[in-house]
Amino acid sequence: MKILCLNGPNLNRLGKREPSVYGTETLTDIENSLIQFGKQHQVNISCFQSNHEGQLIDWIHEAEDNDVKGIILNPGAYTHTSYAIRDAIASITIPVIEVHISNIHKREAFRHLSVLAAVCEGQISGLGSFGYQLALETFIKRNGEL
Ligand code: CA2
Repeated sequence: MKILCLNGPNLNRLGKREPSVYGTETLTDIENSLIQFGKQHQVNISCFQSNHEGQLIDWIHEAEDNDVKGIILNPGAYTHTSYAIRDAIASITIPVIEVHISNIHKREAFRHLSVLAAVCEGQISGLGSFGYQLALETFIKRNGEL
């Protein structure tokens, strides 16, 4: 089973600043744990990060042509602004789980709204990097491999 993990803008800075909000792990640490967990369950995870909206949209489209069974997406601040990413998610049949390391509902008012949530399968917010693993476990379970 193939799963895609996409991270949006500034998430390449994880572990370098604001540890009280985002923890001390780097994105590479998070991706490696996910890949490791996937291996234990015969799941192949591809992880990508981009600071560019169009690149994220291209990866979402390509997933549909590559037999990907689920997308774990932390869209960064595009969560709150990107109708283009929302349309991309709506244009594919693969389920997408939106993941946030911080609890977006506890933070500034502009972070309370996700323009993507309505086209995602679900949203995990505020559970730190464990949210990525929970999203992966959901896909594994759905596909009968957990
Ligand atoms: O909590 C999350 O995972 C967010 O998606 C992170 C985004 C933020 O815009 C969303 O509202 C919630 C920001 C990622 C910025 O990452 C940083 C990493 C290190 C230092 C500063 C920012």
